[in-house]
Amino acid sequence: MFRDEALIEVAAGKGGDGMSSFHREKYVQKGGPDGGDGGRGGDVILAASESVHSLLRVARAHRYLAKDGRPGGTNQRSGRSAEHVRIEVPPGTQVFDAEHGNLLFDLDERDSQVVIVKGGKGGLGNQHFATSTIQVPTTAYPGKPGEKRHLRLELKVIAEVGLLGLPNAGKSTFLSTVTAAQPKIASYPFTTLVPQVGMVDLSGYRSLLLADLPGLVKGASDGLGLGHTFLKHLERCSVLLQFVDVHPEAVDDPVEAFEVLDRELQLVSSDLHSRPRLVVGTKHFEDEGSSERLKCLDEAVQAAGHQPVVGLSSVLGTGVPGLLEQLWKLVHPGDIIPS
Ligand SMILES: Nc1nc2c(ncn2[C@@H]2O[C@H](COP(=O)(O)OP(=O)(O)OP(=O)(O)O)[C@@H](O)[C@H]2O)c(=O)[nH]1
Ligand SMILES: [Mg+2]
Repeated sequence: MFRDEALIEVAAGKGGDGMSSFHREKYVQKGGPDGGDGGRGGDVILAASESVHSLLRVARAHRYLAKDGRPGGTNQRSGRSAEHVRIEVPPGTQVFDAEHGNLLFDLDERDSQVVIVKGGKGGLGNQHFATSTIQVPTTAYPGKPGEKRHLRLELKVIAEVGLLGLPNAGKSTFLSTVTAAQPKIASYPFTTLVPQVGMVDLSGYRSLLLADLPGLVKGASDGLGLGHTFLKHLERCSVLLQFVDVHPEAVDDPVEAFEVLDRELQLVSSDLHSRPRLVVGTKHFEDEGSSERLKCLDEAVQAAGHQPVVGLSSVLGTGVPGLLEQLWKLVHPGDIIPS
């Protein structure tokens, strides 16, 4: 199960109350004020963790309440501060104020974290309030209330390369051959229902993060198929990798398949449409008929201003190493490949 949105309520703990008391000891009359301070209320912290991939569990709990600080004690003892509540979310989670809609934080780096609501400070005990004129102070302050907030969390997967294409184009198969990810693969459309991220290891300690997305169909921008809801996961990808099936038995004509998706991208977001994009002709090299189809696709793709189409067979592995190097250069323009 996967969820990329969650509505939650977070409340930090109240500070413990300060104590009002006076020192008592045998043979000591009129001991001075010795009321301790209250402890701090617990904070609620949102933390990006690589071991979390979905907002499903976060959404289930719905309310996150930190405990209150303990009150101060006699004999100048401070109350204990409450523990913080830590909510782990996937890297790439954006935090919005649910009431006003504004973005509060973007946990767009691994291991980043933020105190989203602060616990209240503990109140001061009466030990602080003795002066030359007030020697029997009874004043002690109550703890401050903790902050509360309603939040909307939205996950935008972090990856350098986003895989997109019509259903069945072979996106998940490619991901499974180049990374350790094990996405579901099948010959029916919409096998992939949720985004999946996988890491490719390249020579010289280089790597590439790929995100596999559910297939898009004509009309996706109007909400058809799985709609464009998943396209937001492409937002953080610096390069898009568009898959077009060039196998002679493919249902869709490759040029049409390229153009359908190109139009949908344009309708959804001009920013995504103009992002660096590499088009691959998949299921190539396995059948003679695919060469002609790849050539037609290449003409259409270059006419649209893109780099030449890369032929690829995930099953045979043909074209894969060259494609990965080309992607790395697109993601890291100007960088020198370490030897
Ligand atoms: N012959 C051949 N078949 C392939 C290749 N890549 C994928 N397939 C087959 O194509 C079908 C669809 O593959 P998937 O990887 O599930 O396609 P997808 O693009 O992820 O599909 P959705 O998740 O539904 O959008 C499966 O039956 C795969 O075995 C390839 O390079 N050669
Ligand atoms: Mg898939």
